[in-house]
Amino acid sequence: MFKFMKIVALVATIATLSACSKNEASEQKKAEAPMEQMSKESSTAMTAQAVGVITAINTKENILTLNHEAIAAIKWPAMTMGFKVADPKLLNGLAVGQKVDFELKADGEIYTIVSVKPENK
Ligand SMILES: [Cu+2]
Repeated sequence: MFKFMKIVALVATIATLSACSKNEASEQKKAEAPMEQMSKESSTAMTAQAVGVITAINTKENILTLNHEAIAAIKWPAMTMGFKVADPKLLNGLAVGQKVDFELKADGEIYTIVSVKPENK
C-alpha cells in the first residue's frame, strides 16, 4: 500500500519535472496545479472500513484493541492489534467482546480509528 503511494508520488514528481523542462515558464503553473490536487485526493482516499471484536479498551492512551477481520482495501489479514482513536469520545459506550464496524484513516504508516459503532444485531 505505502510502496504504491510512494510510487504514485514519484511518478507525479517526474511528470511535473518533465512538464517543466518542456514548457515555457508561464505554462509551468498550469502543469503543476493538477498534480497537487491529485496528491491531496489520494491522501484523503486512504480510509478503510473494517469489522472486529473489541479485546481491550485503553481510555488512558486512547487505544482500542480489536481482533479484526481481514481488510481487503489495505490487504491486511485478520489479526488482533491496537489502534489509536482519533477522538477519546469514540471509546464511550464500547465494551470488550463487542463486535464493531470501524473506519481506519491512514496517515503515513499510522492507522487511526476515525469512527466505530457496534454492529446492529
Ligand atoms: Cu491489523
